[in-house]
Amino acid sequence: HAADTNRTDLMTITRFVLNEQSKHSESRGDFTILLSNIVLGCKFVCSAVNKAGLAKLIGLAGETNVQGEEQKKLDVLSNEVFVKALISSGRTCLLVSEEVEEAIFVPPSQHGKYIVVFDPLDGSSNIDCGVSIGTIFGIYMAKDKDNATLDDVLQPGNKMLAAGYCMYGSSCTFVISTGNGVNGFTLDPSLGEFILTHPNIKVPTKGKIYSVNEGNAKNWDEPTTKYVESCKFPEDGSSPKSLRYIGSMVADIHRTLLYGGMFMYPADLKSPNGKLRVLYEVFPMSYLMEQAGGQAFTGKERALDLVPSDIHDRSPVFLGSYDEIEHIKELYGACK
Ligand code: AHM
Ligand code: MG
Repeated sequence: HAADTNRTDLMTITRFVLNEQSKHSESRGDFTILLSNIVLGCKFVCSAVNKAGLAKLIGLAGETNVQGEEQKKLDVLSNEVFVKALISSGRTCLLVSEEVEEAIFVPPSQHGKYIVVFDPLDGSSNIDCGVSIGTIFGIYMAKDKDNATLDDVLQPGNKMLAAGYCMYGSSCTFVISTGNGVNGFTLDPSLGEFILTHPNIKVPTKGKIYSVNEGNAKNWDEPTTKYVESCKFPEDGSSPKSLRYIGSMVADIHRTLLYGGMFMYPADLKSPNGKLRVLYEVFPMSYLMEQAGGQAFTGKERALDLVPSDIHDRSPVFLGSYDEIEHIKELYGACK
């Protein structure tokens, strides 16, 4: 329509979430303020990522992160922006970031009731070549904001109030669920606002794509090996699936949400817990996948039922279309 090129009724994230939360009006303002600080962090990272090649932001900052990987300058920057924005929102009491070894307890004068777990810049091996990267976050509520403890985050993912990610790709896309379906917003750079572009995302029940780091195949367990075999050599006469793997979880999950299929980072002999971090990678993405009608499975249980024992715990994970996850569950069931 002509109206599309001259939009006057703009559904921004703030407006959308305010509408969605109008039923719980007591916490509506607080949640909106928290979210606008997350969105601010994403806009900053988006602009930094876009300028990375020019501004010589790329490169090592000379520090290593918790997992002992070399930390890029953009990771450090992104982490600082999110930590500062979240603390100054006055709506958080505890933060967990992939880039920081210890949980961050917010000073009492700035306490709020929310807890945010996040990976400020995921997929960092893709920074230098300009491939999509992203921010992932999950939000919990503290039992008592003035006495938050690690137990408040060492909870199953099904206790999350909201989760989302921002993808810094060919456009900047923000996807969020507050427990009421999944919605996607695209940054309009001329406005500096995210506008609703993907309402009510539903992951197709079946998918024609599988996504995995196949270089690890020699160390996979039997169910994973069998699943991937079935993608390539289907026994039911269907066409083989396509393989797509970016190595950037946000981009691989974004594609899976929109096109369907299976994304997995399974256990292997070398990494019995896989690679991905429970709190700020597995949980938020599992939450979104379920909210979009898909499933998330660890090889043993529903991913959102996991109870982490450390803030940086890892878990194998299979995420995607409902039927694909049913298939991998059957394979694990048969191998018990
Ligand atoms: P990172 O947090 O160091 O960036 O690692 C997480 C990333 C995910 O985005 C992605 O799914 C995975 O690592 C890819 O790992 P691999 O290179 O082993 O396939
Ligand atoms: Mg990460």
